[in-house]
Amino acid sequence: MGVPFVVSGPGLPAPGGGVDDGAVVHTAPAPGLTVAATARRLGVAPGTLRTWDRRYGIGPSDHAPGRHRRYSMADVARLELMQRALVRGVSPGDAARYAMSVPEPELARLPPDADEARPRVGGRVLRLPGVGGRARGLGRAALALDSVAVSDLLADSVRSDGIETTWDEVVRPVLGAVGTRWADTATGVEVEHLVTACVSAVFGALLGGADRSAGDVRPVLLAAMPGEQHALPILALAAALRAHGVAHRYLGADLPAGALAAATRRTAPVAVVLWSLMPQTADPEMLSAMPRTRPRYRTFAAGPGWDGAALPQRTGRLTSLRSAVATISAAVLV
Ligand code: B12
Repeated sequence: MGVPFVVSGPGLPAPGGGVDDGAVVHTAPAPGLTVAATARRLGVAPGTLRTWDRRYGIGPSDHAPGRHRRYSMADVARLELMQRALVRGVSPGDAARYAMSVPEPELARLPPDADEARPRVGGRVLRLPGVGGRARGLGRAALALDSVAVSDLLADSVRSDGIETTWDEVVRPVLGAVGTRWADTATGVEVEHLVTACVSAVFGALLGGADRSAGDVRPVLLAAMPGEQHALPILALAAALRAHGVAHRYLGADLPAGALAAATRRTAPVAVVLWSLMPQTADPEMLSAMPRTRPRYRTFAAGPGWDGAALPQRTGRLTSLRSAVATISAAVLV
């Protein structure tokens, strides 16, 4: 999107234009961007800009009471700096202080964001009440379709807080908000796919490398039920079990019953975990028809799809990532 400013030389026009930066004289007055245009450019809601102004003092530098707000090019550059810091998980207060601390002549010399040239996408915010800075950063990066920022943020979070916290406090709120937005507005499938791809890549990478579990142990088999494409929660479980040193085989989404039976016979698992998110994929008969092996294995029905299903006796229920890690770890150690 173009911005109606004429910028010549290394500096940026000060509010009102007509500034001599020592090299070039800007004679045309710079009208500035309206709140709506600035919001569109940044991919945030207009209300967010007003809130940032009111709470953190980052707004139009020449705003006079009673007049419409107009953001100068320098104001927009500061907001973009703030937004970049937010995407990295910095709190809004700190991000605004940082953006305000950069002297105006420096703003134009800062290196551009990696994909500055891309068109702004999304335009609306995700509703993420009560979440932390990382989840907000993830939501913003996701709406901007900034897969580099999404992946970096996820990898940082896993490094510093571990898989369970990253899943429960960062990924889940954003996926929930993306799902709600889709249900409400029928938009954002591209955001959902981008987040899915990044979570799959970051969590999937944790499954490789040296296995800390002993060589000859019976693994836990993890799979999503036939027809169930929602596999991220069970991938999160696989990554968390790996971090806890529990041997497992992750068999992914939509596993046919015959393939599960074959894998069960071949690997002599200590436990089999079957994930269902949608009730229509939770088929208790498939649990009853699982092959019998010696030694026996435990069976767990994981996820909200199984709520209310009549499960075969001795099938365990797993309803959250943390409790699943604890229950499976205990079952494996017995
Ligand atoms: C990502 C996503 C997709 C991706 C999945 C990619 C992947 N590889 O996983 C794709 C694009 C494939 C997809 C497709 C579809 N999706 Co979808 N999708 C989602 C989304 C945004 C996140 C799914 C997810 O991972 N949820 C897990 C977490 C984030 O959910 P949660 O509520 O916080 O978690 C609960 C439990 O799962 C549990 N829990 C959380 N983590 C863990 C971990 C473990 C180990 C355990 C045991 C428990 C547990 O605790 C919570 C309390 O119950 C949801 C929105 C949502 N709120 O879930 C929609 C959603 C699940 N999808 C939905 C729909 C309708 C579909 C489609 C039918 C759309 C279509 N028309 O094609 C298809 C169905 C495909 C299929 N046959 O499975 C609906 C399902 C409605 C329903 N209940 O039946 C949802 C709820 C969106 C909505 N708001 O309507 N989807």
